[in-house]
Amino acid sequence: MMQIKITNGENLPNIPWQEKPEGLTGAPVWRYTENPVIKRNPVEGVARIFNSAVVPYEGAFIGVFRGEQVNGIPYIYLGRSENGIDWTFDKEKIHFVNEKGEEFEPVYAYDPRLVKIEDVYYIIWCGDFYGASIGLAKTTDFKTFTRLENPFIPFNRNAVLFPRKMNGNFVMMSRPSDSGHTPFGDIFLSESPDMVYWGKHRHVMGKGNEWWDAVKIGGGSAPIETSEGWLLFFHGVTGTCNGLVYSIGGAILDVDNPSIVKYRCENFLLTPQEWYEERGFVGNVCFPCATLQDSDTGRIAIYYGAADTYVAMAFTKVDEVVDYIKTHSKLTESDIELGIR
Ligand code: BMA
Repeated sequence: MMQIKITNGENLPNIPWQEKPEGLTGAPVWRYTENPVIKRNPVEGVARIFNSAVVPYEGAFIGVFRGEQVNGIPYIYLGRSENGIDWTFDKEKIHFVNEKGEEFEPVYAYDPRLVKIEDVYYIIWCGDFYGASIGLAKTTDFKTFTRLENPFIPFNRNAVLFPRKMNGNFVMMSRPSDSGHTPFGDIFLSESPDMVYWGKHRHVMGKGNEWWDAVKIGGGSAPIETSEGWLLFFHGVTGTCNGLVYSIGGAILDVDNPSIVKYRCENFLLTPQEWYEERGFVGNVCFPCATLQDSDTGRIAIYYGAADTYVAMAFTKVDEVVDYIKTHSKLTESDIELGIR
């Protein structure tokens, strides 16, 4: 196997970790044996926490969590953990302000991502802007959360930022959609010099030729910079007579021009098979929203929502997963374009 490395230079010796079980066959991603790490009714007033994102913070971990309140409305809660596995949550949901410091709460907020870029933490979620669209906020201290301009007009329900600027611009992946459960969806990217004006839109990748991701796809965790390009964990959706099934897929995007897909794994990396993935508020959903990674060892911990009910974790190593994606790569026609038409 070639030496494949995480190249962002950040070490995380306290990354949550479990070794690969002996005799594991198939994709090089293995589940945490004590899954799910966040169970039902995790905090008063919240029935379920899932599809959530974490980052290392002050020697421990912090995260933004999709909490389904007991009135059914999703919102974002702050959670903290010493080990990345056992989490405690603020009872109060996160309160947002506008740039003048005035209260400015989203109507609802779900599927939050949390990405650090140059010492600022950005939260990206799906909220309401006269229809489902992308919400954006920043914080530096996890006390004040300041909302920024809405990047896109409706409908768009899934967005992830790259963890560094490229050519001086912030880069965001998103998945334009419709107002419902959207029977289509490709990943696009957009750039912004200031987090206000977004443009230079490019197409990244479309739904797959294989069956597991043939209905729609969407960005998952913030891409990880590696010696082979940006490692992207995304969700791929198939349709069945029992509804949609969400699996985790993997792709490598060009490091200088991430609208070009270099490799795209034809097989899923993880698909619902455990009780907490198959059974819940919405069964058969594995929905990745974050990773932690350690440059030194190449270890990667993946956080994913399971069955719209729990948070679960899986592990992999950068060399194994990139090698698997390359070995099983099958690109679609639009993957290799510059994404301009
Ligand atoms: C998507 C989003 C996710 C959810 C998934 C499966 O459209 O709403 O939050 O996990 O559906 O229900």
